[in-house]
Amino acid sequence: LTQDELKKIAAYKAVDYVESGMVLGLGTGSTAKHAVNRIGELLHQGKLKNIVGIPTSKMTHEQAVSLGIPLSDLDSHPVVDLGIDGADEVDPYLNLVKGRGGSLLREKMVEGACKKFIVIVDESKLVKHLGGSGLAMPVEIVPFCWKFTAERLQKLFDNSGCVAKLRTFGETDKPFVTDNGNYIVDLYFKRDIGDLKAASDAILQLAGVVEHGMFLDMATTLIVAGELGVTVKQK
Ligand code: DER
Repeated sequence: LTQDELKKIAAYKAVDYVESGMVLGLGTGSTAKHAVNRIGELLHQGKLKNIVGIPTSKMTHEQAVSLGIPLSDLDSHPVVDLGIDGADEVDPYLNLVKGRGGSLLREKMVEGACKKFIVIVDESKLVKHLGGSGLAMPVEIVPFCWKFTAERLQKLFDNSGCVAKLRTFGETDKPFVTDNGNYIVDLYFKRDIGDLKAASDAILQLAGVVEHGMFLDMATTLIVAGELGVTVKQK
């Protein structure tokens, strides 16, 4: 099975938990895309009715519009029944790294408002510790004096051998701009971060930081698709 087929299996399994009448948080990324497609398909087959979607990015908003999924926002629905989204890393406690697609702020707002938040991944996303895989830990920051903020983020994690890099757009050296008009600094750690809550608090205390990609104690259910099948793990 290809990685995308595994992502689709996990996504379809998550949509089994969707009931008619629900307000749904619609995730962003290549895994969540399959879940949104499946929701659209079931709506058109009449198997799901009266669904309202709260998209977590402009990209998901467009995908949902093209599928005819009725959409709303957190102002109209401050409580969401069920959120479904992918993740870049998942540790054994269902803590996540998200945001490599750049949508972490709206994802964290929507998924923080969900009564139930199902994370859908292929098995390659499972890690022992967040941030240790040498992959990016995204932090959304304001564009104003971004270098100043990037420097302070890097210094925060000196003892984890942290390097902070401004995310650029594709092959250009133009800064990537989020749906919210902000920049992203990606943190790369040589050693794992240790106390995640302390790291989260330290990052959020820096004026200029908007939000980071550690989703701690937010997911309620994990669906993993692997070569041996699909497993569901409740928090
Ligand atoms: O950028 C994001 O937050 C995405 O949801 C990411 O965490 C997972 O993206 P993927 O499903 O394309 O791997």
